[in-house]
Amino acid sequence: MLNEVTISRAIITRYMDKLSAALDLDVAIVGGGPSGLVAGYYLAKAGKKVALFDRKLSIGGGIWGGGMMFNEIVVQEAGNGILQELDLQGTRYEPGYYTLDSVLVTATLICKAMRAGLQIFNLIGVDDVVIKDNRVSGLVINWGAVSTLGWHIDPLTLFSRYVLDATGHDAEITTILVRKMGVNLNTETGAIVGEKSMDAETGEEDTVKNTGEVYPGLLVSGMAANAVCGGYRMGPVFGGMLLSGKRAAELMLHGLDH
Ligand code: 48F
Repeated sequence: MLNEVTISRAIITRYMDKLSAALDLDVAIVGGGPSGLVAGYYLAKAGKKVALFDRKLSIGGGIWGGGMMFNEIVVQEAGNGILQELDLQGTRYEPGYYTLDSVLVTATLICKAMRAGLQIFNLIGVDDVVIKDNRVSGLVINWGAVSTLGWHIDPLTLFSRYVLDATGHDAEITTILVRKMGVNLNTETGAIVGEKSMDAETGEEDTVKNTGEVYPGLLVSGMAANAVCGGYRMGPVFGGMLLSGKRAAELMLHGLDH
């Protein structure tokens, strides 16, 4: 006989075990779009303790919607190489262009990353970072609904050796850091440069080039990298997002192991 209280207790106990284990991490990723998920996949695969936080109910960020809600994405030749590593297969459209169903891509990235050991927390938003000795050293987290409702409820905190800002176009974590701490970033101007208009070819290259540590302990990937460092946007071509996530993981793995 199913007991309703046992069901409730099972959920509460298991969830609190997961959250408690995530309070001290090698890497905390903010944002479950393509770059954050791919970074999480490679870090978890390398045996690092890594968790990803996204304030929304569904993980995946901007991939689900393809281009203008047509659920197909395009990956160019440079991005096609990484697809196999992620158990994905593009369909050739014209030379240099591959298409994939965006729902399949999103579901595969989530599944691969979690199977590799990435712990994902949906419905948790990140409001702030922890600073210790002039280094970003963790996250300040709260239920996603709290900020949506505009309530003041004090948050909880976790420590991590690195934080990855994978929050997309708004680069929320880096923006909060600059606003609150007035710090200089490792960018051309020392400030948040801002995303540029559409140029798919340049934007794809920028996304990977701009991926990196912009302040001690804080890296940027995906569109957050372009927003912070001043890259062009590229729309629904996604190779750069996948490669950016991999690059972010490689940089942090190097830092964690040296
Ligand atoms: O925007 P998003 O998909 O990030 P990305 O990896 O990929 C960008 C592309 O999807 C697309 C594009 C490519 O051509 O331009 O837009 O750079 O996903 C960002 C995720 O971060 C979450 C948000 O809900 C979304 O799922 N997010 C943003 N700010 C916060 C956050 C926050 N403060 N706390 C928690 N989650």
